[in-house]
Amino acid sequence: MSTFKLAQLGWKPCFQQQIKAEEKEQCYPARISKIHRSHLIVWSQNGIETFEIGVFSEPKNLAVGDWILIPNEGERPLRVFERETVIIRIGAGNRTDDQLIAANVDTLFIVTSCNQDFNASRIERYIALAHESRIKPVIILTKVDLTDDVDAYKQQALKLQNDIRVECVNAKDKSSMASLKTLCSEGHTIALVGSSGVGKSTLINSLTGAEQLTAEIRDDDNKGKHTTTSRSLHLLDEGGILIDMPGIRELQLSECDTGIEDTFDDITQFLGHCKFNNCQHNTEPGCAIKAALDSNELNLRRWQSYQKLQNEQTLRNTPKYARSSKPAK
Ligand SMILES: Nc1nc2c(ncn2[C@@H]2O[C@H](COP(=O)(O)OP(=O)(O)OP(=O)(O)O)[C@@H](O)[C@H]2O)c(=O)[nH]1
Ligand SMILES: [Mg+2]
Ligand SMILES: [Zn+2]
Repeated sequence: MSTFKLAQLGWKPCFQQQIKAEEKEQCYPARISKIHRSHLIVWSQNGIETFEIGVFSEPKNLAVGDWILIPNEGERPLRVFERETVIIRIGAGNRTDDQLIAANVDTLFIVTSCNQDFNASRIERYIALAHESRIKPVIILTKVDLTDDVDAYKQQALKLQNDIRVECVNAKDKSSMASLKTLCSEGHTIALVGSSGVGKSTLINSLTGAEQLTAEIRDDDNKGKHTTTSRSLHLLDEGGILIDMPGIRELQLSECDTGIEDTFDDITQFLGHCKFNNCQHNTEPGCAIKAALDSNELNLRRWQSYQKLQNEQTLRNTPKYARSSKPAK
């Protein structure tokens, strides 16, 4: 049976600190690599183990990428380690529907292809999510072999945030993975998000030599077929850890105010400069936002994207009884 070194699995001092002195000899940490309906799989220095979901008191509070503490003797893990970062998908209208997507992620690969899937506002949403969770966002543009417009896509992507890193790849081509591998150093955890069919599993296969299932996208609208159905960890020879995810069409943000501010610093520079403190940026005189839009200093699509995400936040922070069952799109 293969065993793992802790550093290779992404073990860090912030987790080590959570082990009490008396636990050191009697327990060991393990990282959740996959969660199935009835059981989950963990990786540790002792190799690969399986636990029934039933042994956990709060199964909903577990995510792929979580560290758990397992006693040398005994049937059930003791606890989940406090996370360094977590990606949460919010449920329709009710906080208890929130779903943990992945835990202890260092970098988010926001994967989109150079075709109809490319959607600036959706990418901004992911960037805001990453910032809020203190995860570094990187945009990965796939399918560069299928278009003559790679540079146009790249230029659009570069505008979505100051200093954002954008990588353009043919995910099927192992020889084009070198620049991505520089982001995958030992113990570094990278989660891949993006729509179905953009090539997340293909990328993981090319980076690791894994054989994740992939499938052709539909000819008529370039949409994927939701081939990957669960989240899973994959180790790179270079030492990084990748988390494959099922394609998600759109992610509602959880609490994300500062994430939005960080993503839209081109907009925040104008806020607070309107004539009226309570300016709604509609028709008020002396509105700095309107002036910036009129002079093209501010891009209208970006302003609308910002407003939409802000509105979701307001809605999210409104008590449930005052909200409709579906958050605004
Ligand atoms: N030509 C080309 N095809 C690609 C590229 N990346 C992915 N594909 C193809 O696109 C299809 C979908 O790829 P997947 O890796 O299954 O996509 P996914 O993002 O994992 O999709 P889900 O698991 O459904 O979320 C497959 O047929 C891949 O071979 C690329 O860069 N170039
Ligand atoms: Mg997949
Ligand atoms: Zn204004």
